[in-house]
Amino acid sequence: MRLSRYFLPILKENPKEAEIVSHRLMLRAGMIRQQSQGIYSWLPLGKRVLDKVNAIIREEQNRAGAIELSMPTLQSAELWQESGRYDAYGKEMLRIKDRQDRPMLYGPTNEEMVTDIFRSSVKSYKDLPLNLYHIQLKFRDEIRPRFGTMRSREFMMKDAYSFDLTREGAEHSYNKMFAAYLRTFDRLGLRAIPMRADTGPIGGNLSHEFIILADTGESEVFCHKDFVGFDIPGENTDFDSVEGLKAIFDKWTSLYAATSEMHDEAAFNAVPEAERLSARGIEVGHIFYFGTKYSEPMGAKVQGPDGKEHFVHMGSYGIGPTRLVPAIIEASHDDNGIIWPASVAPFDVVVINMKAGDEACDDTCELIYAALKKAGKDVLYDDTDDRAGTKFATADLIGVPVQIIAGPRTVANGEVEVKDRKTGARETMTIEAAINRFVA
Ligand code: 5CA
Repeated sequence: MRLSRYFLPILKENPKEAEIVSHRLMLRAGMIRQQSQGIYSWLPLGKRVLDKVNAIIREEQNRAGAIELSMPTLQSAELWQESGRYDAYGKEMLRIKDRQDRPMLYGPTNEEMVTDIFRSSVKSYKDLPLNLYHIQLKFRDEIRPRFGTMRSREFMMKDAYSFDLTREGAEHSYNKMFAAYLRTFDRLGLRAIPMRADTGPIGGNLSHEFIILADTGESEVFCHKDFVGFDIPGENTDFDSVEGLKAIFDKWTSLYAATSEMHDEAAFNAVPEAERLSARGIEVGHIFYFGTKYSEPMGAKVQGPDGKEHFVHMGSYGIGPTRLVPAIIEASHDDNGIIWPASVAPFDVVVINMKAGDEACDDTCELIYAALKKAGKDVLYDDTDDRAGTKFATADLIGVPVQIIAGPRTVANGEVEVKDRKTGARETMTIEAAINRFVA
């Protein structure tokens, strides 16, 4: 992508409305734009990051055996009247009438809809277990939308829903998502700690929130320090192994970890003082087991091996991609801007032409740009005629992990500078060596 033809509306000044660093940097780097309170457009740079986050979420959901579909944002009120949540959900639900005066709503979550899909076609235990997910916009008319896309009214959610014949089966489905979540957040460069959590309007009595420790987090959390160093389940994790996944769940729930709603002061005080961590955190995922809470009122049942009908045991599993992007920034930035983990960086590398219009600089940059694109890399080429200082500031602000800098002096020797955004380390090398770093 040539920067001269891209859409990257950088802000020079710090936006006044932004209270936390991620919100400030997302606005300054031209990633998002507020359209009305708590409702955002994702501009091209932000969209690239969001897509990469979603690709990782999708890979790990698929690895754990979940199956992707797509459900609509608008839902009929009738479904919610069946479960009893239409009235219970209150003012957070955006209620709409269509032209025939039928009550509709912008979905805040999809338990009812997915239960309806399930009951219309699954009739036998032989079709279980089943886990269906989608990545879709949601709307919750939050009292206090704030911090940009961290707590917005319209936001994206990956929501998965599992169906099992028995409670034991449902626990295995829960453990699959538990392990998949540990892997997902790790691949996003984050350390998320599962903590016992309140179930709120979703219901049930087994639930974990996945929390990232950050001073700007909205939740107050309490946990054992050792979680920070626990091993993450590997790529070869066998998601069909009931014992294997139970062992992962048991290990990751063996020490104290709870959000403030579930906090037990006495149990926390039993942890040796030097190992207690009392901090603030960002909830990036939340998983629930709620048994037959929706399947009973909505009549979602299957025939069991005993020939009788059984209401299915369900769970639901949410991740917030549009919250994860600012959470990653909270965890990874410096005074100059964002530092993306390579896995979600909007571009793998930025080629900076320090003197656009200079034949040697132009030729060198074009050569590198073409070679890296050919190697399948996402490359941003700063071919604008901005001052070098402005180019460096932009490259640092948008946080691309590697910068290849071509100026008249280095290019005259057949060389360029390669800068690591995170460490700031610069290295001068031949053009060929710079290319090979990515191609090899
Ligand atoms: N149906 C269940 C799980 S699929 C559910 O709705 N769970 S939730 O309410 O906990 O939301 C799941 C995830 O969505 C949260 O962990 C959070 O990451 C994200 N999320 C929730 N509300 C917002 C919001 N207002 N803005 C941004 N992300 C949000």
